[in-house]
Amino acid sequence: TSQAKPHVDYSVYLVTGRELLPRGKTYTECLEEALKGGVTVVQVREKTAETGEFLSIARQTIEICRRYNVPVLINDRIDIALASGADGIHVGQTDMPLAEARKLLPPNAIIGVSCNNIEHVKAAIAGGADYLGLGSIFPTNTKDVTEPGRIPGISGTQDMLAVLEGTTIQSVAIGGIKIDNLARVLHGCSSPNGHGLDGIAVVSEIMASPEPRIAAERLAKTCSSWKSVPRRPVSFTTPLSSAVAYVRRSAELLELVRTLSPLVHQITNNVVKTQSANATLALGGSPIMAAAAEEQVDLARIPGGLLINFGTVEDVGGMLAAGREANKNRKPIVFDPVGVGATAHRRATATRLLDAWQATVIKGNAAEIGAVAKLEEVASKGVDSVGSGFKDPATVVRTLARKQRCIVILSGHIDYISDGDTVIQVSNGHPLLSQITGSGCMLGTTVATFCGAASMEAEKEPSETDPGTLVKGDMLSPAVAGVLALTIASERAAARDTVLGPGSFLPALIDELSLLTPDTIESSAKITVNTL
Ligand code: 3NM
Ligand code: MG
Repeated sequence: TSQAKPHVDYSVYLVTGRELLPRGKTYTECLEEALKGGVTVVQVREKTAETGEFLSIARQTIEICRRYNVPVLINDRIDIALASGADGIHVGQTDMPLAEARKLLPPNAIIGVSCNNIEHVKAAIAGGADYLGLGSIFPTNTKDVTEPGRIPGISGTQDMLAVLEGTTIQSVAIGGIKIDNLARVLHGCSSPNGHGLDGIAVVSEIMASPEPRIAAERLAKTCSSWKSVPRRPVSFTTPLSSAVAYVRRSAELLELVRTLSPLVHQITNNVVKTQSANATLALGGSPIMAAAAEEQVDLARIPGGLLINFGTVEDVGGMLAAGREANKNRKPIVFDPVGVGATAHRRATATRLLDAWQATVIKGNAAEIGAVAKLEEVASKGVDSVGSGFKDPATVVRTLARKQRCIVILSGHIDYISDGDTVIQVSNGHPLLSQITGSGCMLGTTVATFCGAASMEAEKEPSETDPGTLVKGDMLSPAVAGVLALTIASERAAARDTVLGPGSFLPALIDELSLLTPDTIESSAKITVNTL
């Protein structure tokens, strides 16, 4: 009988892996506990079993899953799917081609395809796949993904999701997904227009767990809270009504920085460590410059902000760990990819970091933002950008913010700040800023200080329930406040009689950061706001 396709909820997709079962746990026990915990679809994956054993496992799986109304798919083997009466199959790129599989299976069979790149996605759409497994998102020990191009990561998955826009094909991400990185996966895996995943697939997080029910429950809880949040291109912000409102909020945030004195944890480069720490102190924050991977778990537990500035590209292990831990603890991360366009190593490192964790704010000059956005309009010379920037900076920051799902700050003569919808331009500042080293790095520091204070404030509000976002509270205003604080302080420092040039400017700048008041921000800010 030809029937309609079964409805499949892809939210928490379990791929089996009997070889990973912990000692003392049987396959059927694990499966049943996982179903109780909220697994919504099961794929039976047997890489070494003989046909007879595979069929018997498939039948046992179907019998148990039927009781929970959960569909069962078979990895690769059409014969097993037909003989067991499974709901469909899942094929990899080197398995039975989709078109052949369609011919052999009943019309209501579900067929899923593994995709590692946009060519795979296009072929799967053309072939009429029901859903796609996108991955590997992260490295994993469960499957050999060492071939080049086999780990598209978050950024490659964003590109694949953009191809799926406008189709009804469902998708799950797979590969190294754990409860600790799930929020980052769900947040990051989205096209610029907000086409996201329908679920996530795991093997070891459930199969290797001594408590598969709890493992499944945790995944299901995070997935459902994520789905209950309206899908916005960037989910950090609620726009304010006017330029005046942003200035007022910036002034209020300065007060907050001084009251809360957020810990501002900075992994930054050797050139600027002292002056960045001093800028943080001057503003009212509490700096800690800690880069060792081993200390990141402890530091991430303390509320505040994190700055990752990869200036001299050292401490990458610490940067990876710090960002992951910050995401887990919902702390804001300001990422300053200094000189990212200058070398292939820097470009690769930026991609590696952004695949490992979700930045809250990415800040850079025109060359850096151009390199992160993969635009070729602006040349760079070492870590400095050459020329005045982009023809249409507002579009550049807005587009990158949507793609990276974070706030983007483009620094320059005029600074542009965007969350993907709103673009704010700040025209405060002084030419002396570009005559000292590390003023860009100080901007990262001031922004991280304000973001840290804003997230501490938001965490204190018990009424706020936004489990789907990686950071509580609005992060666009603190980004604006950080830009205003440094640029206004620079104007005031440069106006001092005692400042004769870059040498005397730097200490005056630190002084002015410490003397800055909410009133000064309100009376000096020069900003405009454009919302799409
Ligand atoms: N397929 P874990 S990665 C079965 O990239 C599988 O297509 C992948 O296992 C792909 O959740 C993978 O234990 C293994 O990392 C996922
Ligand atoms: Mg396969």
